[in-house]
Amino acid sequence: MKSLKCKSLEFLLNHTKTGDVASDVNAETIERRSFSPKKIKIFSSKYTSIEDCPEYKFKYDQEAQKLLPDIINNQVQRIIPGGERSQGDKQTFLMRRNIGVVFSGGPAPGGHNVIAGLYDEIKNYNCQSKVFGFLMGPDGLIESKYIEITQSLVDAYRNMGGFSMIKTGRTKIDSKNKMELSLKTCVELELDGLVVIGGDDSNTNAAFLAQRFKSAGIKVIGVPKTIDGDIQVQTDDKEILLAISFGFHSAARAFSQNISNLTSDAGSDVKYWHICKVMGRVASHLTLECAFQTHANLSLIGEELADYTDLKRIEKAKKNGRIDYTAYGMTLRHLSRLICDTIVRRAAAGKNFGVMILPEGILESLNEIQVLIIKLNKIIADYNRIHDNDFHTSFPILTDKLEHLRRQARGLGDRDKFPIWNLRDDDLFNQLPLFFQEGLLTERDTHGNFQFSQIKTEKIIMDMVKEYLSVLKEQGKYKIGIERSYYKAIMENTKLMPDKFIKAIFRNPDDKYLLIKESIISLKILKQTLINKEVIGPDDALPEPVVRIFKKSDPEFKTQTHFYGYDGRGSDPTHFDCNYTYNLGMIAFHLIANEATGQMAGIKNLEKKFDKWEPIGIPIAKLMHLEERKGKLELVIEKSLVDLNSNTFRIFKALRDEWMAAESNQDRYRRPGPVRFTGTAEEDRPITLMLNSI
Ligand code: FBP
Repeated sequence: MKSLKCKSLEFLLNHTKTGDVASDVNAETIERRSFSPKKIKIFSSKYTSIEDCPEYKFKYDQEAQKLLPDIINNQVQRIIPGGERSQGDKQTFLMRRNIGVVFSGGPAPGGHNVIAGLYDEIKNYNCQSKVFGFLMGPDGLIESKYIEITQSLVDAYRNMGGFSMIKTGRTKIDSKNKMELSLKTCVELELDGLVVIGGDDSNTNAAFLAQRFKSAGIKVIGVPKTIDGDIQVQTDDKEILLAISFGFHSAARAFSQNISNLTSDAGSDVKYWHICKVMGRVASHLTLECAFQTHANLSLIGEELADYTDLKRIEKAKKNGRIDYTAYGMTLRHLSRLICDTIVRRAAAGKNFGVMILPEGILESLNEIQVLIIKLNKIIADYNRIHDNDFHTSFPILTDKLEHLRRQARGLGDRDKFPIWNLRDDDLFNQLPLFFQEGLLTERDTHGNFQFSQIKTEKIIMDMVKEYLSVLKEQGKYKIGIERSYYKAIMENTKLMPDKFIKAIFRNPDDKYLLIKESIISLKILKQTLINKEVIGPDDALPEPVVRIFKKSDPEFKTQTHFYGYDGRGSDPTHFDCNYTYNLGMIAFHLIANEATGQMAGIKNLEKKFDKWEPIGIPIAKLMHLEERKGKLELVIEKSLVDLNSNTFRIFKALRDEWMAAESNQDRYRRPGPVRFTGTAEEDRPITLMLNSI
């Protein structure tokens, strides 16, 4: 035998091949870093101006007028070519500037390109200008922790995912002290402007910073980031100004690739239901996009569940002169029935497998759970206020928290006359699994949002589904359909006459998929039925093919659960997001250079071809409304939910039965493939965006 000569480790480590393949920087990274996003045409003109667009109107909240008086009258601003400017104007445009930038909230693909666009543009006008990146999100601003962004830093992160260049955080600038410290940092750095890259809560922060910094002459511009896709802006006349936040497309594509891989697995080994929970704590935009990308068998849209009304119950109560408030909105039990219905129907068509997508915030769409969340927020906020102590510190363990709630229900609480936590709440709460009770009682994030990503939503729902499926199985309603041709073939193979047995065994003998009668739930009953129908004699054994068919029709419900969130929000951006974010960075610069503040950088016509993209500034204060947060009403940017009247949702509703494939039709899975940087798919944009623009 030829002996293999063992190479020394030193030789291996120094080998060029090792260097090539084990390097941190691979071909994809090199390609990404060297990609130059397209620039909106306006940015090739020497200077820009901004013009107010009073035709875009918004009804705004009185509270916003009260709290943000200096920016509430901002209009939508269009960035236009500047033409020939006066000497003075040119000087202002070309002056040396310092601009700060901060990431805030969860990462979203494309964030680094916002910094790249801002950096390239500021240096383009004056190479002495500087960009400072605040570290770890708003904490960096408050604690004056920052770095100067350099060319090499920007080049290392161009078109790359994550927010790792300067990191991010969720701190809310919600006190006078934090606000003043942030101002101090910006004044000390002699900032002309600050760019806040964040979601709805962070843009809310940006509006308050803009208001406070106005007198100091520091402009504050927000940038719409969030994979959840819930920052979208429409005017009162339904004109779309901002179709989607950045990061949504990349995250949805990353999730969809994985989900689509599961559709091919499910359709191959035909034994699992894959339950895919995808991020999106309030809005179900990501679920809807993934549904279109993959054609999964069942996708649940929270907004639709929240809108559900049980007409039968409403009518029944009406006849008795009552209003049944519980008929509005779906219950957890009802939701599990709805899911079971799909599972049972697919099984009847021979498919005891499938792929289901749930938004992570689905439970909040259920009226009864939302009520619990709001009540708990209020109880916790009241406790903190009355006792001047933190609820979670006073009651660190679940049993103590529960005891506090029970005291409330018994009328012994802080507001004993009319306790908001009543015995009915207590009952419902006690029916929930312990880990969910604990989840409902955990601390909200700094912005007062319920932390759905920490809760195993899918487990709660699927446990109920499993429980109900076993009831349906006992009732003989959950069965796997047997293909007629298969039944015939195996009967004939053993010289049995299929027609002799078919009516005795099956409830639908003429259909393509045969379903064993509901009453036949065991082999014993099957035998008795055949004897009763005189198909076999009392002393005969059950024919082997009949036993085989019975066993084949007996379903086992097996699931695999998956959570798609952190993986997708850390993915590298798609071409769409690379171009989008790079231009957002440039827009932020041009808004600041043109003295705008309290605006969110945006691009109109995102749903159209790139040459139609229009850079704009959107007045943040006008997007705000009052919302319950930690038991109090707070002024925040209103989240955009899935519009049930939108083209996308209507098309989804029309197609979902086909994707469910609960009849004898084939599954219609779609393969979106991975996020690619080259090839023809590179120009893709979110499907939901394209449908809405029809
Ligand atoms: P943003 O609103 O900051 O964009 O974050 C959204 C999100 O990705 C949600 O989809 C998810 O529920 C949440 O962040 C998770 O937050 P955390 O980073 O605190 O786990």
